[in-house]
Amino acid sequence: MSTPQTETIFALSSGQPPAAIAVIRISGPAALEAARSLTTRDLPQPRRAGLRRFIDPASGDLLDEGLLLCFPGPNTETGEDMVELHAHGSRAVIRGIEEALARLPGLRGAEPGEFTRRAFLNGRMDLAAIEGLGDLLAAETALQRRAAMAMMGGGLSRRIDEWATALRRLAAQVEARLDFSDEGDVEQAGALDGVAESCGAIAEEMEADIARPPADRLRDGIRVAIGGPPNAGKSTLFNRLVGRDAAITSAQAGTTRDILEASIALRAIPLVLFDSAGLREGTVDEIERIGIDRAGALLASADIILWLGPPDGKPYVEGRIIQIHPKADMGENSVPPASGLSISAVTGEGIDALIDLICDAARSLLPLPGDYALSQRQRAAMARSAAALREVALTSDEILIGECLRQALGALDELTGRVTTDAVLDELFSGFCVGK
Ligand SMILES: Nc1nc2c(ncn2[C@@H]2O[C@H](COP(=O)(O)OP(=O)(O)O)[C@@H](O)[C@H]2O)c(=O)[nH]1
Ligand SMILES: [Mg+2]
Repeated sequence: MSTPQTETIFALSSGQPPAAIAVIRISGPAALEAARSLTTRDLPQPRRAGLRRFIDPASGDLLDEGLLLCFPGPNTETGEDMVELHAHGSRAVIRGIEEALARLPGLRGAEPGEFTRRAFLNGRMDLAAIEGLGDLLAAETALQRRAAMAMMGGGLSRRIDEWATALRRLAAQVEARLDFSDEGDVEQAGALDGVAESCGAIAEEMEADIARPPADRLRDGIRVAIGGPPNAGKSTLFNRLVGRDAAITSAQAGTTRDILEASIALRAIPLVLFDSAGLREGTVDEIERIGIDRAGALLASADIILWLGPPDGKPYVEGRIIQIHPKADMGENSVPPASGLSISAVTGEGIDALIDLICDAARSLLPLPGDYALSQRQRAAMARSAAALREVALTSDEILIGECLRQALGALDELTGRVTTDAVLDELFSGFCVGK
């Protein structure tokens, strides 16, 4: 699939030291040779751990004692020969081993994501799986983990394979007809019947996938903004949901000016919660005015709004609005409006019910657990493919139809990474850590 790499790379693949154990991985043609240089005894059997002393070949210094594992290619993660050293996770041990490796011919430290990049170049993983892996490494909640695993499991890759196979068959059908009609043998050419219908059906499936909740929201968190007039109890509710005193609260109107944000997980759903200045008309000082403008923009971009003001004062926005009646513990003195879900951010009354409502609204914006979800890059490529297929219905010219099918297949190849530019790969792998 690609020219084999001549350089051998190594990196610390476990977490930051100090730690109990450090895993240093080596990948490339000189990996096994490097393992031999670090030890005085024979290498353990492939894929079996062996206890070895790690020795600096230059000085003869004993660096550490640990486990050594060898994975001869090509059935390895990267597709190359790989070695793992499980050493003690101290900075000095790791530095000693890395320095010893760096001095060996043909070895160098890996760049971020370079192991995974080699896995991709050697056909061990496709781009959808790699994006799933990136999400898995970044996952903080169980929901994110499940979606990432679904991506890595290849559900999307399989679906794309099915489409690509069907499109290639249709392209062959169109091609055959072109060849025969060149020879004037229209009888033999067969009909183009059904090609446009098949293309339309596949485009429809793609469009349904594109319309599903995107992966980005799951990765970045659903944006939940608290809005309402000054003094409604927005910051107190923010603190309650965040679980600490993050925002200053006071009986003085106009206390909050900046936008505060906190990433939280409610029932495993990743959310970004925002607090902001209360919306009010009239004369306020310049700084509060700026805060109010920012609050307006925030509400307009939120996925879900917790509205603590009168129903008729609700901002006109696209997001879902949950109407809340705050300060319920104050009884008769509670703030109007007496509508919506009654809560008290002070006593905790109604907070569980509110969390239920937030989670229900959030879930409808997220991919179903276990379903694959498309990233922005994947949606764009799929949309190009669907658009090319929709063109097929607009013409009866075989040459144009053939071209549409080529474009549709090309867009799918971009999606899976069969065809990629270095820029796309650089962008993707730059998000990975060194050692992955
Ligand atoms: N009794 C009671 N007081 C509240 C409640 N929520 C907020 N407050 C009080 O109302 C005042 C304004 O609250 P704050 O959260 O700063 O309002 P914001 O301007 O909307 O952010 C503060 O004195 C809070 O202590 C509540 O649920 N019950
Ligand atoms: Mg406030």
